[in-house]
Amino acid sequence: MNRFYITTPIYYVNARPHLGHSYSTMVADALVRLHRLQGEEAFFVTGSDEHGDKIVQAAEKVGKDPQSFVDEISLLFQTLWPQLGIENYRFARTTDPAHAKIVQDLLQKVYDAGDIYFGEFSGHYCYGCERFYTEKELVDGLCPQHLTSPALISEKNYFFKMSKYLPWLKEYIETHPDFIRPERYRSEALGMLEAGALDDLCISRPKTRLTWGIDLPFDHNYVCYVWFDALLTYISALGGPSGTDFATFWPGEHLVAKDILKPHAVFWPAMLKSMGLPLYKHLNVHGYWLSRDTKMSKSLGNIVDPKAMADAYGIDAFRYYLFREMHFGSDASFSEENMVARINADLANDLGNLFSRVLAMAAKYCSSRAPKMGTLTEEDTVLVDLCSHAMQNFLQLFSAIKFAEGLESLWEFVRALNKYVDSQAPWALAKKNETERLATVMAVLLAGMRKIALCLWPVMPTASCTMLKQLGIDVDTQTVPCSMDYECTHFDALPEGQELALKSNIFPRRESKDEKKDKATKKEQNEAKAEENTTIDIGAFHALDIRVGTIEQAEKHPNADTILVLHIDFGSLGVRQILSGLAAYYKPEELVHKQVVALLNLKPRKIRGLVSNGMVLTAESDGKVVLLSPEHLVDNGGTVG
Ligand code: ME8
Repeated sequence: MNRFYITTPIYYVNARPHLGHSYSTMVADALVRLHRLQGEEAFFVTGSDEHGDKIVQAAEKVGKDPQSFVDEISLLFQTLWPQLGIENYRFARTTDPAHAKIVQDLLQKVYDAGDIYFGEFSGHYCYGCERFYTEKELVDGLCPQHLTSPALISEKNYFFKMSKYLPWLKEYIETHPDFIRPERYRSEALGMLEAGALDDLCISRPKTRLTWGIDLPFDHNYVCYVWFDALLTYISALGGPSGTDFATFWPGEHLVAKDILKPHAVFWPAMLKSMGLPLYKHLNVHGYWLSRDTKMSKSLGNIVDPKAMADAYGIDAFRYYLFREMHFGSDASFSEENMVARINADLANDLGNLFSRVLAMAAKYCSSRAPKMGTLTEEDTVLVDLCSHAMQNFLQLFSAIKFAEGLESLWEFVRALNKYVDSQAPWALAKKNETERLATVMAVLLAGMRKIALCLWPVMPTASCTMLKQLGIDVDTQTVPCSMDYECTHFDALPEGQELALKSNIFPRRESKDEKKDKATKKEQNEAKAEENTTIDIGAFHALDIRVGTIEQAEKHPNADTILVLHIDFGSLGVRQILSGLAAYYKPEELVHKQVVALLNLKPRKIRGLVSNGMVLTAESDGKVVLLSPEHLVDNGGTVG
């Protein structure tokens, strides 16, 4: 049986995971799934790189001891991966004692072979990179990665005789064009080797300076350099060179971004060679995810939070966008606008629409049961050939880490299926009662949709399972749904009578930021309008004629039990008759001589035969109505404002 083993970088736990880390880990997950689809035993290793100055400094900054600090951050990585649909991995930590033991055994082996020596070294040390730089490597005296001024350090240390292996390595890379891919990074690695700037590798840190690391087995005054330690995770996660998993899965492949090309393209092969272990098969190097066209960084505030994106747009749509957008090897710019456009075009319109219209037609014409596939016409076979071609292309491109191109090739088939719906027009066949042809067209469509769902399992595991379930195939994200070798060359119909979903809406249309903004503006405008309607300006208030008057006479309305008829004296304005619903709260005699407040310029109203020329103002309290009165006596007719 073929086997596939790949690793992501072992991430530093000095900060929480972001889009960049998530992308590398999703790629590893997708490649493992792809190999499983081809019948291979496959898994990947990811993990956390927990030793070194960088971590100690980050822990100190937040007032924590290194171990509790790394425990906390490592957990953030461990909990994030399942939330992004990532499965099929082992999570390795460099503070695991089993890892430390393997690192020490291997260091001893290299030491015993005479490839490690003790020497004095002064050099330019960058704490950000955890390494010394030679004069030649600095750019204007600064670290090329961090653009900071390195510290000049002079100390006695242990060195790995890396320079001894460089001519061999150069030749190896030259004669193995696939060893480092894509090509641009192979050239870059060769460039490093040709520039002659590389020397032996300092692999120790004196404990006077750093204790947070693995002790060198041959000198306990020193700890191991963090890179020598971290790279060995790739084999310690397999139980070390004597472990059975090592025998089964090594050599594997690695997946990194361009920032750590040198340790993987130069240090690591030299280390493996010195240890007498086989070299890895491929180093797959991708570019950076940029945000607002620059590398993501905390200080720029442009870090993309993968969990927030997955929550907002769905894990699968988010994954699809990343695979479709980045051309492996080149940098790509992450933009939510772009993502929404891509999701709407490819997923909502092309794929989602295909599923929703075909399943709706299947409900109408086939009672949501898979129909029998009859004899295929020429149009059908063209589609079947295209399917096989698209699937093979997809597989080949995906295996060659050309994800965007692979998906594009698959989408040719998705679009062809949509066109086939239009050209075969099942609704017209139904109208003409061509039941056999209708059944075949529907069967071809359903079989094609199944193929697409299968191919998408590595990229969109949950959506792939949902699509398959809608076609009556019960799977979960961990169960390998098929064997691709077979699927590429056979175009089987779904088993006749298989129950299908009545409808489908897997990829809802998403709103772009502009659309959301438009909606928000409209909402604001509507709210403002509503507010305009419920509030008045001061002019409207001044238009009210509210006055104080004294009740001269009060009696019950002859025809309405709840109403009292009041005669109120408003001074120079005269006496007015006002009707008010006060009968339940006041006896008429209680009201006589009371001063009240009333609105006078209200249109007169007739209530059960009597006219009311205004309205007495009241307040409600505990379900009772009380009259409003001035605090002390005022002149009748006095205005209220
Ligand atoms: O270098 N775009 O860890 P690290 C794409 N511990 N990928 C990105 C990215 C971006 N903007 N930012 C980070 C280390 N990555 C070492 C590795 S391995 C033995 C030791 C991803 O936390 C990408 O995979 O700095 C990159 O190589 C890795 O995170 C660097 O992770």
